[in-house]
Amino acid sequence: MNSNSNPKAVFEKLFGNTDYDIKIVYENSKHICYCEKTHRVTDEKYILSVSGKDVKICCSSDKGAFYSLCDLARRIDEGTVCDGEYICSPSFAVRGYIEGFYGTPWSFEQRKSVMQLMAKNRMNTVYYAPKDDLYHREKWREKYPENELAKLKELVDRAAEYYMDFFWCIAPGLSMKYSDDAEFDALIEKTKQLYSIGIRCFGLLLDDIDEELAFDEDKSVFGETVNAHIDLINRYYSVLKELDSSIRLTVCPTLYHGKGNEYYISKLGKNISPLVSVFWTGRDICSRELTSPEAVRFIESTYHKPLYWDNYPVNDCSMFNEMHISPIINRDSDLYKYSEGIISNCMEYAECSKIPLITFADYLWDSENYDSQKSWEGAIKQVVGKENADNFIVFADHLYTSCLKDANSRRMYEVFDEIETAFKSGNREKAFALAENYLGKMNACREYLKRDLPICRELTKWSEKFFVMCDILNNIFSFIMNKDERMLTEIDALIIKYEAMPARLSNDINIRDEIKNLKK
Ligand code: LTM
Repeated sequence: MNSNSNPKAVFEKLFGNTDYDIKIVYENSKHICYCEKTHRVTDEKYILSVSGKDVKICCSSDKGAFYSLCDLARRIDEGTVCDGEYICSPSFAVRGYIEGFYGTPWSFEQRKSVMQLMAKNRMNTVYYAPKDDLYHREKWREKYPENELAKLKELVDRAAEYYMDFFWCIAPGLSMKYSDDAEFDALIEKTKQLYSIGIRCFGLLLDDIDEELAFDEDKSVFGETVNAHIDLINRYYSVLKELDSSIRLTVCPTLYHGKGNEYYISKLGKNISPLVSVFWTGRDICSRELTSPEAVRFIESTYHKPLYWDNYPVNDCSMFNEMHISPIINRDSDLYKYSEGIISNCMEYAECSKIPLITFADYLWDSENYDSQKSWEGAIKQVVGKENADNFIVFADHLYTSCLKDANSRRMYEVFDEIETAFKSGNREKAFALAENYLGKMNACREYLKRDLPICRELTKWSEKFFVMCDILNNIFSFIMNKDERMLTEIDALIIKYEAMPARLSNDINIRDEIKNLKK
């Protein structure tokens, strides 16, 4: 990544002006370039010294300066700036996201918007690999038309401005005849088109293709798939390096999940350059946990530290009824020692993806102090605005079902439990006050979700079901207040409607049981 941007100018563009007097000092000493915690040299470390309105930043690069300014902006926003010295550096070297899902690719506007937000949250890497960008996979041999290429160039330039590495990926495996030189030439010609717009980081993705070789010629030249893939990766990497020695390459193997010591992945890892990064999704395609012992096994058998392709928050294929806006959890806090980094695979819903992505950014920057709930609440504030956050959480509480977690609607059940306890102890006043308060927030949230905003449009499938839930709970409350039996028929009809809606919200709102209890 070659960035000519001025960190203060980028900071002002992203955050606006500040009344702090900021002085940046560049220094190359060990103190500034070396992280004890990760045992590595870095240009991302900084020391931020605050004394009243005077701020001094010590760093070794513009990137470090930019991150310290982002840090300052966040502290100002949260009201946590105090006089003192903050010595900061990231846990993970590679911190990023991938547009790597099946479904409608993001628009260029969405791409720019996500990139800007993630730069503000100190992510440093973007992978471009939308499965349904025809030029990425199906028509991999064909060059991008000029207008598409111009838009990609704008993204690449933007990434450089934000100190991010932009990886453009190609996925030729659906149709490539590996033994045919003309096919390899087509791959290189296409790659050169992207090189011409400034791309220096590439991805060669061989996921989601047939595990067997399709062509007889390939079978007779390579015998087995892994040999064809090793040959392709090595030839591709050597041409890239001839083009420009600074080029970086990441590959996604065909077997990208499991124990990490299977025959295919071990052989592939051991027979490609250690400088080529290898994607791995962990134990499963969508892994509930990513653990350090599993990463160590991967390293021992492939001679590569895994670069995690983390399939969260993605909600494509069979997950299409789930909306993944809860925070990232269950990633070991010391995983940075045994991996290159984590790249989070996003949902086709760009606005909604921003919430979990911010939590990824927080975890990746400081995994040992990561607090998923705190990070999530902060992320929601950034995405929907501080003024809407409390209400929005009432809805977001129902969107926890994913590969990470089965339990949903924790906050709502806590309120229900409190109400029940108050009732049972004869404190009806408290019970009503709690119920009214919760319904108030729910209804305010409903008003927010009805607004014509990108995030609200993306959430329609889930918010419509939530509105039915609001109606059910509002009606139950009225029934308790008025004891009008006719309302029960209406509530029953709403429950049937709720249960027929495919969006995954609260798994089991148990409302029928609640009503039975109320009738008693
Ligand atoms: O995970 C990988 C490496 N490939 C695909 C993704 O493109 C897809 O988005 C996810 C989730 O369905 N699963 C995959 O296998």
